[in-house]
Amino acid sequence: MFNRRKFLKLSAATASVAAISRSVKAKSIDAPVPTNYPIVISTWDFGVAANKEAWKVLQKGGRAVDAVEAGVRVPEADMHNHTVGRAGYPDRDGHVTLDACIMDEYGNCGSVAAIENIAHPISVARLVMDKTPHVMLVGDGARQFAIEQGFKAEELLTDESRKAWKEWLKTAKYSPVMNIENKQRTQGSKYNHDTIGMLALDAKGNISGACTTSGMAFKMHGRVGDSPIIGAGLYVDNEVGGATSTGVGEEVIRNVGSFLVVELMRQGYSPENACKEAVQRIIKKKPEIAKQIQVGFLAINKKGEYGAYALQDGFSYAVCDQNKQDLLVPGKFFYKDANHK
Ligand code: SD4
Repeated sequence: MFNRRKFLKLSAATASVAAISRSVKAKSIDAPVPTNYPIVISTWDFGVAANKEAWKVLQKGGRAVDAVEAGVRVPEADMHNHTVGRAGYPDRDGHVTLDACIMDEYGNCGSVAAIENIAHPISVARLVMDKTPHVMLVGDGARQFAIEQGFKAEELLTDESRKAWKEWLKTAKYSPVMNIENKQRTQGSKYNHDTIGMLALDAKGNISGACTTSGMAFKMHGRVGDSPIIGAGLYVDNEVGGATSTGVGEEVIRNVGSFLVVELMRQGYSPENACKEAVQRIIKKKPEIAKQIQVGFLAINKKGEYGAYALQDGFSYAVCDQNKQDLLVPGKFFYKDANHK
């Protein structure tokens, strides 16, 4: 039987549920997107010290592009770091040739590849971006530009690096096999090759990135990896996020890896899942090569959410924000065991 009282009670309840759900909906549309910035993240354990330098810029309200440039200059100057900047291992002919690039929130970018005798390639890349109509300068032209801009030409091959190169010349075998960099470093291997890729989100919510490396140790003279290639070693889209890579550059270039990661985030992937998908793309394209090498991607989105993914165990990344300045996170990875399952 129809009970008017019950009906009124029910309608009131339904109306208030509707009102609540309207207000919840309205809230979820109007509420500010949860954000975590400023924040800076970068590849490998040497990223911890680099992030701290970048943080000095970010905590003062500075621009992300200035933060990443300042940050990656730290490993570039580190005499004990044989994979970035000064003291980087040379190519097979004994030349230290460096690659770097930078990209800001406006889509401006600058890059240098195979530059010699200049200790801070990232700052040359910055000037290519700021002072030329170009994106990329290579080899002698890049060095000439740097010297015109006041950089000092110097010998970057240190005694330690020369010794390692001479040692390598005894067998002169170069094969980028199974590069589990962090483990190699702690075990004292001379032949690791790690790049610093750094991404920052500043107090205004703008994203920039930088990437710098001496590339693969004892590479062919003139070989350029992914690190200075916009879209491969680094990509930033201020509407979406940024990504960077480390590892065997040839496989990253083949898949335009960092651009791919950013485009996946645009489609709604989380930073970690975007990195994972890019890693899987590498495996799909060259499954036999993928088993033998290391590649890692690192990404951040507009909300300050970050994540990483690598082919193999051993990849790590550093995170610095207002809560913690020296966090080092082990990267997740695809191949869980030695049989590459
Ligand atoms: C390159 N991606 O030259 C760089 C090297 C690197 O960890 O990142 N090694 O291919």
